[in-house]
Amino acid sequence: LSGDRRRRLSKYLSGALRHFPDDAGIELDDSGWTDFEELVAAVERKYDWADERAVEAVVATDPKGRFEFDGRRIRAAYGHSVDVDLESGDTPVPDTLYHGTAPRHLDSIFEEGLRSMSRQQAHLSGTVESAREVGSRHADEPAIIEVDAAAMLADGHEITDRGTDVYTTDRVPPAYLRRR
Ligand code: HQG
Repeated sequence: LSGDRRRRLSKYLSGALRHFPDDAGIELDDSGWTDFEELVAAVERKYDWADERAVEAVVATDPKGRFEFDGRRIRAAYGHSVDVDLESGDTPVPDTLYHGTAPRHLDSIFEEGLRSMSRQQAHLSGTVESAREVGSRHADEPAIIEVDAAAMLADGHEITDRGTDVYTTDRVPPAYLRRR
């Protein structure tokens, strides 16, 4: 599989599992799971060069842990816009998390908090470096915000470990945010 096909396949898999299951012709259950064979069939309808082995290669080596398996079921680990409810894990969460964004969003974020926007959850990073990568999707010079995760947890907010270095929460009120 060439790098380009690998990227396209990864994007399509994420899209189908997070945003457009109906268009892809797959069905997600309440927790986002779908039958692996169903997903492979969707991919084969879309790309004549892709097959089960290609899908397996892409999901097994994903650097961000975008995909989760449960037997022969698969789901996206995070990033959904469709209405799914992913159970919260019990992996410990670092005291400080980070969020990378475009500088133009800062005023609004510090006024109303970090919101999930078009997704089900707001996404946070475990390191400044990965926050910078997330933010660079939105601006050439991303701004990094520090999130007081320890205080959020102490106050009863839920934060869940998802994928590699990705944490999700419903919303981060401004009191827990600090410009870095
Ligand atoms: C911003 C990708 C104004 C927020 C990434 C962000 C991540 C606000 C944008 C994952 C706001 C939403 C998620 C407010 C939040 N006012 N702007 N109150 N609250 N925003 O793409 O976190 O590669 O939905 O700062 O790497 O950038 O696809 O979220 O800039 O891990 O696996 O609204 O998706 O992962 O943008 O990215 P997004 P995100 P994948």
